Amino acid sequence: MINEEALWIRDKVRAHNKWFEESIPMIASENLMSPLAKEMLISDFADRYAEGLPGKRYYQGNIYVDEVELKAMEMARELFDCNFADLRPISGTVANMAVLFAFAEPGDIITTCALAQGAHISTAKFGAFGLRSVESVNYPFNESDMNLDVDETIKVLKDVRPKVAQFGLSVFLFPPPLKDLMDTFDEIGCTVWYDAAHVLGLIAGGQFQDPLREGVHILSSSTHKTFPGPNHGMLLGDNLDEEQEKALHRAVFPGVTSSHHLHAMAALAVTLAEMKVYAKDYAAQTVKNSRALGEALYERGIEVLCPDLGFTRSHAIAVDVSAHGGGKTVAQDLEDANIICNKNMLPSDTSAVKPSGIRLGVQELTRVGMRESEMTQVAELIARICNKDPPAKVKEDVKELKRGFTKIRYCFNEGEEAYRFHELV
Ligand code: DSN
Repeated sequence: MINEEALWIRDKVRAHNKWFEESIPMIASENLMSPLAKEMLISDFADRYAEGLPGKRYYQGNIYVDEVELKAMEMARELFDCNFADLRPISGTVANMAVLFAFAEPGDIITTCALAQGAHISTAKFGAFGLRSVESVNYPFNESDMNLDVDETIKVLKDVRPKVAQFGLSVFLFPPPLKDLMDTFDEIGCTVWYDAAHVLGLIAGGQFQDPLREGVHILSSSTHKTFPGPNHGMLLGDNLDEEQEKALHRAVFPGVTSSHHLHAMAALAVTLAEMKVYAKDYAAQTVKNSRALGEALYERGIEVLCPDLGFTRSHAIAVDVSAHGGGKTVAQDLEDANIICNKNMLPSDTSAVKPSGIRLGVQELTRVGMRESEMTQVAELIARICNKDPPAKVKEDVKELKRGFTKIRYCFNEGEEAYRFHELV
């Protein structure tokens, strides 16, 4: 027996799957998991508890959980060439909270980018930074190249002498100039923290930058943006002493988590195994695609930021659509045409509700096999919306384009349907 409400829920979820199958999803923080990774989410791991580290649990029943988690930690260390991994944070924000608990006390100063420059909400006063009661000071930022102003940043660092210098953005177009700042960090003696959430899959594939090689102490991340894993988080480190490693483990548990969503941890383990094989090709194609999309939109008169720098070095581009009705209107019109993205603040904006920009990510389109020539077609569809072609008309062409790109790539089940709904009952 299944009641009406349960069937209604299932129908809604099925409708969502179908909608995304027929859409062009371009939210820069999303991706598609592989079928094998998804299988882990409906395993018995989903119903169990584990607390503490493998081998030192507070619950019985973790024999296989421990084996999987130890293997996952080993694969993470190998893939990112580092000696510390904790795969228990249940999201990127929870990973950030763990770093804050391990490395900062209330009242400490942490330097970050500002929200309007693309920083993540967890760095805000009303986010995780506020929860830890730390003071944040923003880096001077050049709008023209969407990156830190090195000379001015050095002055700010020397002036405020932060306990922790934090890097990482949600509109993460270019690598921050870590190498240019390293002498200053050493002089101050601050901890250097990199939130890699948006670019983790690119780092795994040798693109963008390699923060741990550039001297970062701790890297926090979610695992479902350019890294095509489950909704989860992780911490990686390479330049930490034993006390710092212990502090991080303690901050994760019992600090900010209890059990750590074991099914997601197993799905992350599968994704790590896949990325060891596929990350290089996937990351290289992702960056080629985002730059091609930027170029094709720009050629159509759309104001993509940073044309002189090739628009981006990541999976994402930022577009000023103020001439086309602003971010809110354009993002809504795009959704009506089955192109899913989000409105986004640009550096000169003051309102997050009515910003002048949109953010576009190509990682999911790359994952279903799109390449530079498809990026030109996607740009044409977006430009038509910006130029007020009726969304209903554009939607038909979106569906037609997507029909050829519904199969997953860069994973062990290459060629399987990417948006399949698993009907179990
Ligand atoms: N809010 C997410 C994003 O879209 O960038 C990050 O957590």
